[in-house]
Amino acid sequence: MKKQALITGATSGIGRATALRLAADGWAVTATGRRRERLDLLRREIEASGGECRTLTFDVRDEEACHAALDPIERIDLLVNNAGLAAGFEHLDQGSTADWNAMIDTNIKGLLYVTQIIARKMIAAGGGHIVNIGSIAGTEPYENGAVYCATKHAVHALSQAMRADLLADGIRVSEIRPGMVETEFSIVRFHGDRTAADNVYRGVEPLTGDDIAEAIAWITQLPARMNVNEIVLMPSQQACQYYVHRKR
Ligand code: NDP
Ligand code: 8X3
Repeated sequence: MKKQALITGATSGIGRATALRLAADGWAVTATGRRRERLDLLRREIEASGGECRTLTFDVRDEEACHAALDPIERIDLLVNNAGLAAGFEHLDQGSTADWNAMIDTNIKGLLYVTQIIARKMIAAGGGHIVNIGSIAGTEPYENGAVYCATKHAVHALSQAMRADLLADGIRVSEIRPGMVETEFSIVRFHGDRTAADNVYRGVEPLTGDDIAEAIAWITQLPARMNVNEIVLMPSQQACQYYVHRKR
């Protein structure tokens, strides 16, 4: 039986690239997200290359929906907690509480709901591996990003704490914390404003979803005795959150 990987937020960006990469590496992939048509396309693409893919359409913010989708699954060896978003880019006093709720409910609570369900299965099976997609925003808060940064600080804290909680259960926990990756992330953050989204990557060659998938593929094929606690992955033109070298 193939090893089983579950990737949340596989309809786009990092999650989609990770599903394709893991399937190509021989994992049976369970791809999740809210956009069913995108998941169908992904499944067809994976199957056309001889891979195995099952899709589950649900919103990670909905605890009951998480249970309905995930409870019937028998075994998962690898969980990639990727589903997430930034919504809005403004000072705290100008922020939208709807945006705050979307980020907190998805990036923190959704990750927790999915993790608890899958961790219980891993414990019953005697082990597993959880990879959380954090961000450099999880250690370097910036102006106009207070709530997004707070959610990624939470992912950073949860990654460290769950590594301790799950240690004796043989579950490895890794966190990947990327800088700029060009996906639909900025389009979502700026509520569909493509000009504002393009401006984020102006003069920079950002990372791609495939670059993050490459790191995930690497850490998941290491010997069982070895864990990568965290990786910070940056475009070569970005030193940290505050220094970006933009070419004209
Ligand atoms: P995308 O917008 O391209 O992908 C986000 C994915 O998350 C989509 O598949 C989306 O699926 C899914 N998602 C969002 N909300 C929900 C929800 N409520 N329920 C289920 N799935 C959901 O962005 P990225 O690929 O860039 O983002 C992936 C992760 O990487 C996020 O956690 C993000 O914070 C993190 N990250 C991104 C960086 C970047 O620069 N792009 C840098 C550092 C971290 P659907 O809409 O179909 O539900
Ligand atoms: C996504 C990228 O710029 O918010 O996490 O750190 S950034």
